[in-house]
Amino acid sequence: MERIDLLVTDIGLLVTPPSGIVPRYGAEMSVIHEIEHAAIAIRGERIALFGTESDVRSQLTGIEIGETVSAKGKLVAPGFVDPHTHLVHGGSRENELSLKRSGVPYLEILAQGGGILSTVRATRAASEQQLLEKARGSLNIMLLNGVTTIEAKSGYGLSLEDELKQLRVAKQLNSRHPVDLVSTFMGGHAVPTEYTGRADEYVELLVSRMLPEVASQGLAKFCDVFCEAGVFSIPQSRRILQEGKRYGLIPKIHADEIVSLGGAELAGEIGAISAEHLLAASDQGLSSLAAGGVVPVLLPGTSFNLGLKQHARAREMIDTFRLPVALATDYNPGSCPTESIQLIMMLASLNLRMTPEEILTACTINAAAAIGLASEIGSIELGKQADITILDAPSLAYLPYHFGINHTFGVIKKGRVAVWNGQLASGE
Ligand code: IZC
Ligand code: ZN
Repeated sequence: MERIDLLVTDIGLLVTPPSGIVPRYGAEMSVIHEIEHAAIAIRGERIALFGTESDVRSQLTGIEIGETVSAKGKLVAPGFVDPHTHLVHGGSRENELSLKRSGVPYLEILAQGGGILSTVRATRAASEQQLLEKARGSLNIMLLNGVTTIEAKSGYGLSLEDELKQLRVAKQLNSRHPVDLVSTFMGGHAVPTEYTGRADEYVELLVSRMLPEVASQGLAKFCDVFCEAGVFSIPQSRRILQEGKRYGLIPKIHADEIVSLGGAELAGEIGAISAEHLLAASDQGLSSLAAGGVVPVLLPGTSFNLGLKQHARAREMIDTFRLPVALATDYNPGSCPTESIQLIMMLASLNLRMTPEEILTACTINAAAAIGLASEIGSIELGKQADITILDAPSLAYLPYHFGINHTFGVIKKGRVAVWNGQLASGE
């Protein structure tokens, strides 16, 4: 072995999904590889060696080591992956809080021209630079919370130019910020006000003008749609995702969040990589996900923040349907204004009844699978990208247990220290 660029020593406990089949299905989600007194050796952007510190050190005898950092006996995990965010947007919606608290449902606020449409107005009014600065702030918070890769959706432009503007911001951030971003085109997020009552015409514009342009500029990897009562129907969603596929965009779908429309069934039918929310998904829908190899991405922050009594049936998804559950923040200015993946871990424990091991799997390797990156990130494995989170916690269960704070002490992204002592290293 030649030189090692970065050696992370004195890891109290290293926890990672094991190598092998990805994503991790059903009961396999509980299997976590644990190593006490561990070390990780990194060459360039990749993991070159990991194991007990004594093993690693003996294998490194005589090998040049660039920098050594001590994890100070803390917990070390793969960098967290957030596979569902609406990162880039203008404005905020705290003005709708009293409306929400007085019992006006989310879809009713949208039908009145608020909700997503309010954020569309703010996003259209914002310059590209303003959107970038705001999104960078949120991305910094995510990084400080141990997140090393995220997915970011468009969907607050809803016109060709404004959708491209959002996607360009995500692309710029991906090239400049330590966190990696993968982009999703979500022109099918809502019917813009100028097309009220003419949803089919808007879908036509989306497939004939927006999709080809987004694809030819290489601005997105995925195509997503808000398949929901009063937003986009099953036939409209099918059309958007099928056309997206023709342009090489991999389908994702906001499915059966509030009403059981059959979005999960559509996800299986169309071969979506992931289906999101799924609170109201039927048994048939869950079977369709299993048959189609679709990753269910659960967003417990959203059901919590909307004050819903119902939660996604994570236990049945894992125990009965053997699905590879992933978790995400759904960070957005309406239904889930939080960047905190660690709050999501707590809610997954409380409301989804997931175990700490399942939660780690869902926030790492299965989250990576939901964005097609499980061979590169999501576990501490030889040859994988060196994306690592160092947490001020004595055990894995401590993360969902001690809630409402940020446990992250350090983050290593692609072999470089990006956060140390709870502070950004780069001066971002
Ligand atoms: O801005 O309300 N559910 N889309 C679908 C959202 C929530 C984001 C928003
Ligand atoms: Zn969403």
